[in-house]
Amino acid sequence: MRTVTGFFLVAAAVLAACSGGGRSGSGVATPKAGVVEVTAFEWGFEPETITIPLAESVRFAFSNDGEALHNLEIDDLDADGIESDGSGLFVEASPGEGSTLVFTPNESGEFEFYCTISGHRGRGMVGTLIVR
Ligand SMILES: [Cu+2]
Repeated sequence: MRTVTGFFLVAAAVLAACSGGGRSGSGVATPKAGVVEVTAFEWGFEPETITIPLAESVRFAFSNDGEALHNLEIDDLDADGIESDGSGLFVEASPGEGSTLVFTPNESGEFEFYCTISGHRGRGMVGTLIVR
């Protein structure tokens, strides 16, 4: 039991270190084995800056850690190989649930991602995707 508790404490410490402090919303992520974990909550995304490589397939493992329906949409990015919850680069999940978005970016640059539900973007549910 002591060993299990110790493991979780270490895991929590590592997660906190990697995410830049949890709910601060200031975390920066790059894919690990092609996967980026993105969490939505009231009101923001963690991480809020995501850097991905050009022309490589990436999977966003999107989870909703909030109490309202949230989604993530990326505008104005040319991409192929899209598997999404809608048309274009869109993923959505109910509270406590998750979904995935897969795509291959065809252009480099900085793009905004945000929650499309009315009022959510203005409350802080916006982030930056960097392709390079
Ligand atoms: Cu939202």
